[in-house]
Amino acid sequence: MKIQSAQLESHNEALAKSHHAEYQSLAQQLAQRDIQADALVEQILDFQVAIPSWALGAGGTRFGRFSIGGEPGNLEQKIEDIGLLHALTHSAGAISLHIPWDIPSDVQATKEQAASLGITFDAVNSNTFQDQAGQAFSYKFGSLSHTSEGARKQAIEHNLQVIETGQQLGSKSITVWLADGASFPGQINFRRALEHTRASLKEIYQALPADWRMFIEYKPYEPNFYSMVIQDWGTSYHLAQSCGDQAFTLVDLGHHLPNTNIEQIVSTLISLGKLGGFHFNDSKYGDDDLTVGSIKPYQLFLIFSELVYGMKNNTAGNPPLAWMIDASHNLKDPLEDLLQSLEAIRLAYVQALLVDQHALTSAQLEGDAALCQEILHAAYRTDVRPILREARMARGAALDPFLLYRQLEVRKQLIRERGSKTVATGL
Ligand code: RM4
Ligand code: MN
Ligand code: MN
Repeated sequence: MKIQSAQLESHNEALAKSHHAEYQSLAQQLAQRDIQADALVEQILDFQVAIPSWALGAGGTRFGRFSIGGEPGNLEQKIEDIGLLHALTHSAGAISLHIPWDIPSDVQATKEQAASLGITFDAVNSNTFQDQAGQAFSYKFGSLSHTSEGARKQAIEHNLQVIETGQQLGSKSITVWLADGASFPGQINFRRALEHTRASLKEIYQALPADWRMFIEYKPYEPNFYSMVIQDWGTSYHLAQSCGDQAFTLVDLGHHLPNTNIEQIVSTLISLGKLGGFHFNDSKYGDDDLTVGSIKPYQLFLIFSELVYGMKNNTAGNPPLAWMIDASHNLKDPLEDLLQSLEAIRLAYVQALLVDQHALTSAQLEGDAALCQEILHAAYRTDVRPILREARMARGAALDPFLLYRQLEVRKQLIRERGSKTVATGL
């Protein structure tokens, strides 16, 4: 299915009048605070977030999986789905491939299809947390950290192949996430596991093309429950540092223990010039992979405030970040969920742009904690949705993507086209 520009136009026409009034009123309000609404629109206009190829089907828990119908059955259909999201929002203009879940069978055709929908190829993701049919060594007891040299070599080789596939598609980065670790005390030797991991990552790094970056993700627990080899940002930072200038830490919001101050981690990594990218999701307890902004929108705003501040005061030369949604959907229609996530990310970003950095710095220097809070809340409590709508309208996307998605009965149409029993590859 493809959304036609005529459908977008008539949707926008119907909502244009009320949108215009809301935008004008917000613009006036902001002008009193010396903020230009148009400048905010400009900043958000082409801000894109990558959609992972595994997020388009119904996710599952280890207890069950409930199909939503019309799931994309192959990579082509996944790209088609991202095309729908992008047409509606003009903010999902990239795909992040998970290999081997989504290996293009015809690279040229895949590239052409993506290009025709305005979609580029973001970071490619390797997978050494599952065994693939016919492979010589099992990853049951680890991959890059494995005690067996053969298993490590196989995992390194897989990453090199992922880079090669990415190169053919025009990706410029690889994300490595390891499930390696132990579920019981004494099961592994921490030091040996870390040293093997470091040596393996260095080998992968050596094969990295000059214009590529490597992102190293960390996670405190799951699937291993006693220890993960790359358990936290410090370990990831150390590994990135050991590899070299093209290696960075990647922060996945769900990969922290409850109440971790993620915004502070963001600030530290930018000040070290080692923040590579972001995986967005939301969580209450662990790596829950819920819709972005559904549980802790204020935390998301605080993270974006650090990002905005960090990139404006980028003394360590931190490169532009790779943004990706990393969520899986058990209850909602994944496309609706992704629409909501995209909106939440962009809202937090615009709200962070509203923070009066100058006033905040003076209040901080005065030790005026109450005023600091007032300044943050002035930004956070501003309803900036009209800014996002204005940006979408300027790019020919939908004023209200969620509403139009429902009005066009997209899921029904996908079920008609693909059937109700298709199952997407991935989680
Ligand atoms: C992991 C991690 C990775 C993602 C997999 C599917 O928990 O977040 O980024 O590739 O899940
Ligand atoms: Mn992730
Ligand atoms: Mn995760």
